Amino acid sequence: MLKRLLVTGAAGGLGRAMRARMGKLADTVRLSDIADLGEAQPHEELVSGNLADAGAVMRLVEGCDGILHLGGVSVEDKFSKILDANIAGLFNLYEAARAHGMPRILFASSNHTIGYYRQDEHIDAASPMRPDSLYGVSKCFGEALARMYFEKFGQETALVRIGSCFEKPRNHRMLATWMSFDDFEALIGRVFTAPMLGCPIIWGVSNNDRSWWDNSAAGYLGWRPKDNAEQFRAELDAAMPVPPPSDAASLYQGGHFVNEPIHPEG
Ligand code: NAI
Ligand code: 15L
Repeated sequence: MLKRLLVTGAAGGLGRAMRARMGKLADTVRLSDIADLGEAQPHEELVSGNLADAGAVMRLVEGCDGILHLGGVSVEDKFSKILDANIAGLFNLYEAARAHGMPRILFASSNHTIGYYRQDEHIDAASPMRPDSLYGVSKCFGEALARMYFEKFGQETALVRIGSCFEKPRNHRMLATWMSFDDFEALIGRVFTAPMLGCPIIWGVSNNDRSWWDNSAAGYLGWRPKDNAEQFRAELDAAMPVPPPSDAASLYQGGHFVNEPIHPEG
């Protein structure tokens, strides 16, 4: 049991899905976001702030013995926005962690670190990065930064390359990339209670029949996802056509992110 778990990005989709569940893991849950966080429950503390503000992040991390880092830009966007939230923001978080006892961190990385692999390829944690967007590049930066803090200072981080974590898969690609909320909750629990974590890359994906990612290098954590996106196939088939084989959604692991332009500033 943690004393105080910090959850950044707590007003976002995953933050809202995990919020009530995190009370099982920590006496106090400190929720932070730049957006509105609603009303605090008795075990919660709400702290508004911008990840790009180094002083605010330093105060945010103080007193926490675990960090679930979900905050930041979560899709392709202008470089300036990604730079503030995902690059400067990540540096601010790691400097604050270094100053405050190096609480274990779960970093919400993304499959868009490897989005240019094709869907007929199978990869593992040792496969080279192939980011499909500036957003994906920012997650590669985050993983590299975390690795440096591990090598230099011993800061432990789980680099969770989340596939698609939603209530259910939203398209046929997500039959391979989907991670259920229950499986994510179980993974968070393992990350913060395992005797030894290190700095592993973990594929954040359920036990889907269709899968491109080999998680055996992180097997020592003992996380065994239970859900399977296949249960939603018939529902998806009825709701939408399967994209043609030439479509990025059928060709690339990152799907349509490979078609994202560089977004103009201004
Ligand atoms: P989201 O976009 O719904 O939530 C992100 C939150 O971060 C938002 O509430 C936003 O206000 C906050 N935020 C953005 N910039 C900020 C800043 N400068 N300072 C403070 N807060 C800021 O995204 P979602 O889906 O909840 O994802 C959470 C994390 O997981 C993100 O880092 C995302 O990149 C990652 N992820 C999510 C996946 C998914 O399937 N949901 C897949 C892969 C990665
Ligand atoms: C992500 O990294 C995004 O944050 C999320 O919104 C989805 O687009 C997901 O990847 C995905 O690839 O499905």
